[in-house]
Amino acid sequence: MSRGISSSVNAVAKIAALSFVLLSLARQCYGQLRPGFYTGKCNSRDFDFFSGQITSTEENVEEIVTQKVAKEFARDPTLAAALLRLQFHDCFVEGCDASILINGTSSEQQAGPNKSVRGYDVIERIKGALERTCPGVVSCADIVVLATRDAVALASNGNVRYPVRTGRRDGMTSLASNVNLPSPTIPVSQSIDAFQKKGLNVTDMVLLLGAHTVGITHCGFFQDRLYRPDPTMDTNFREFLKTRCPQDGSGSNNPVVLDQGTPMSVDKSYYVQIKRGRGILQIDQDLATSGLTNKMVFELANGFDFAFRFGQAMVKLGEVEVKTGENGQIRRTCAAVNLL
Ligand code: HEM
Ligand SMILES: *[C@@H]1O[C@H](CO)[C@@H](O)[C@H](O)[C@H]1NC(C)=O
Ligand SMILES: *[C@@H]1O[C@H](CO)[C@@H](O)[C@H](O)[C@H]1NC(C)=O
Ligand SMILES: CC(=O)N[C@H]1CO[C@H](CO)[C@@H](O)[C@@H]1O
Repeated sequence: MSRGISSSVNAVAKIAALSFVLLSLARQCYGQLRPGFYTGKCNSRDFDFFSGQITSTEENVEEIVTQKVAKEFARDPTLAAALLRLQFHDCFVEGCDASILINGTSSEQQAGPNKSVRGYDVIERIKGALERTCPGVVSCADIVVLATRDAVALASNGNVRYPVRTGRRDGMTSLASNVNLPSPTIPVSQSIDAFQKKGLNVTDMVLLLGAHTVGITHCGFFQDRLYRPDPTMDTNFREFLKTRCPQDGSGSNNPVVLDQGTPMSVDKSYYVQIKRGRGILQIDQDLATSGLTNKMVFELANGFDFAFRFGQAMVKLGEVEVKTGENGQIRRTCAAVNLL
């Protein structure tokens, strides 16, 4: 008798425990990023004159993004650099929620480090195409991550390809006062801390700074290194940069490519350059000299796994503090929060 009760109590407990596990699994899956989140969600509608009926066609969201990015990239091959930086700045402030795209007098775009962040218009054009196809379905936050992925594939000749999960929702706040990005003169140890706060470890940080394999900076961000001078910089290289960035500061807006090897190509060249004392920003050069990171720099410069590992790190960056499920919203235009 008592045995019967205890075994049925046991069974009930087991069922309760099992349904608890199932429920929390369901709750987790709901509201999580997943591969191909938009499959079956984007249907374009057309009126068919012959049948007099409205037809619905399923559209491939990622394919639409890929085609738009290819067109934009053909017009401006610096797009990969623009979008890589845009994704970094988006994901580091309030998570990857397209908050950086919100345009307002005190929004993130107005913060100091935004200066020269580019690509807002490209994302808005892709969003426009998707809204015309299936309104209210695809988030700006996902477009940023997908478009960056596609631009990186193009800028690496197809070498750097990584699958990204989707289902991000757009944030509703964007405040310049929330922008707390690392400065280019931050010590490596503090940079490690800043990345750690976003769930990115030191390996991820070294890989992600590899994004400085494309794009430009301006003399104002590093020219003090030329005239101090910073002994970690290659001497011939320093003399060359002095011609670009005169001591009187008159050239502080002059552009200088971040990777002196292959400035348009997403590849491991950045690590080769910084190993040779040809890093531009202080943080770039310090990666190669700091005992915390120099071993990895050496491995990446000499190895053949940059493409794969950089892709993995980009995936991780793209999943920092994302909003999913019922959080946030799907903006109608990327530059503004939906009011209703
Ligand atoms: C400690 C971390 C970082 C610091 C201090 C830093 C700093 C900077 C600075 C100062 C510039 C030049 C801005 C200008 O002169 O207009 C720049 C450019 C750039 N950054 Fe970073 N960055 C960091 C990490 C990253 C990461 C994680 C990514 C992407 C994954 C990234 C991608 C880029 C790209 C692609 C450019 C060139 C942009 C262009 O050509 O328009 N950076 N960064
Ligand atoms: C932000 O909006 C203002 C006014 O609508 C416009 O003039 C400006 O160009 C926009 N800036 C960006 C970066 O889109
Ligand atoms: C950083 O995280 C990645 C996975 O996300 C892992 O493979 C790597 O070993 C980690 N590195 C360190 C130093 O913990
Ligand atoms: C594109 C953009 O909004 N840039 C702004 C960045 O921040 C500076 C000042 O901090 C503004 O003057 C720019 O308009």
